[in-house]
Amino acid sequence: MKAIITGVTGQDGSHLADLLLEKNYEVVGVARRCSVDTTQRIKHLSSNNKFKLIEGDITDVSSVINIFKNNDNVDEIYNLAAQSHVATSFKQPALTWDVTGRGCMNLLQSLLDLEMTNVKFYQASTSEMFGSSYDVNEHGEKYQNEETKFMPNSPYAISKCAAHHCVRLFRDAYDFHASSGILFNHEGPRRGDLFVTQKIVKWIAKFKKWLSYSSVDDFPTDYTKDSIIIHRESFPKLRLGNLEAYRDWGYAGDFVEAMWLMLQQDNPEDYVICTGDTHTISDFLDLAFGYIGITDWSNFVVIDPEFYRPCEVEYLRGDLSKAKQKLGWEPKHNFKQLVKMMLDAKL
Ligand code: NAP
Ligand code: G4F
Repeated sequence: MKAIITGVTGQDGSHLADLLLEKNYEVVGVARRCSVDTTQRIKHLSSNNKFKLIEGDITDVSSVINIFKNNDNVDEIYNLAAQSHVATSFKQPALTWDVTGRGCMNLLQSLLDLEMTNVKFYQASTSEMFGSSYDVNEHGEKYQNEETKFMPNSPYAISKCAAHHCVRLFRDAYDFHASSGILFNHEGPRRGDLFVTQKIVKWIAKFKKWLSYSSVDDFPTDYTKDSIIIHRESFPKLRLGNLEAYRDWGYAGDFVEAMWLMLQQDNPEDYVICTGDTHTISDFLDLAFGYIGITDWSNFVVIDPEFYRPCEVEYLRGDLSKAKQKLGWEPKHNFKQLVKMMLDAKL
């Protein structure tokens, strides 16, 4: 089997490449050219002769066509490429649209034009598409599943909705085996630094290191490792935005298996992938700070309006019934294990 992964340098792309290589796939990863090295998460694959990294950008149709022409024997395509940061999408809406929305259309239309309609296609859809929408179950609990309507609250979510509908259209109109995974938040040690979970654990690890110096004289002046500047005299506080939003957080390594399972089904369908559990950012802080023995973190955290968004998604909690029943998929890690895993990695 041969697969193409767009977004292979990202968190999920790297986990998915690991999984497919374990399954003995030949994997072609697409990475865009950058002025710095972005291959940190896939460094361990550089000597694997079943893994090939090629240059490409999904906003450029000729780039996409060339990738497909050079790999016309591919069995599966996983489109994970996106401008995936929600806050950034408010600042760069057009770029977000081009990559996250139009990019998906470029891939599907190119497959159609090249008559590669037998290739199975996975699209990385998101719980952000639900925005402020939810349903309520018989116990009065809020949830989102495959039937919940979309009410996107950011340029990112709107772009993902467009891509999601594009997948449905190509499935219905041209009989593509194309599926969207509506994935709720998933994290892990490979998570990007600007997402809230990684930002928190990264700060805590630096703080713990700072505490471990026996006196300020032992401490290197203006220590700047990993771009966090730590001054000898003080430690900068952790600056965050809204701590009351709820997220259904799972582990990325578990979630990529669901992507693969979707493409192994006879019929293409969309699936919600989640844990079914939800927590606030404050809950995450409780656990993470608790892990280094701090029960009251209020003195270490500053609420900074800079990190508030023009519009928030307040509540996400998925219902994984369909994935459980049809794919036989369930997450293997819970919230507590996830926080510990992320902190252990940073510590
Ligand atoms: P990520 O770490 O931000 O990775 C995004 C990837 O897309 C990176 O490899 C990035 O390359 C690549 N990319 C960006 N623009 C591109 C372009 N124009 N052409 C080709 N590649 C481009 O995101 P992730 O967390 O792994 O998520 C993977 C996918 O799942 C994304 O589509 C995301 O929107 C979606 N999703 C994520 C979550 C989550 O909680 N993680 C939940 C639901 C859906 P660079 O390395 O060069 O930046
Ligand atoms: O970690 P976040 O930036 O993730 P968000 O916005 O939920 O999006 C992630 O999950 C989506 C799936 O639901 C993906 F589609 C998307 O690509 C991405 O992977 O923010 C989580 C929550 C938000 O409510 C945000 O307002 O944390 C809140 N938050 C509070 N302070 C912060 C901060 N978020 C960030 N990034 N940085 C802060 O300082």
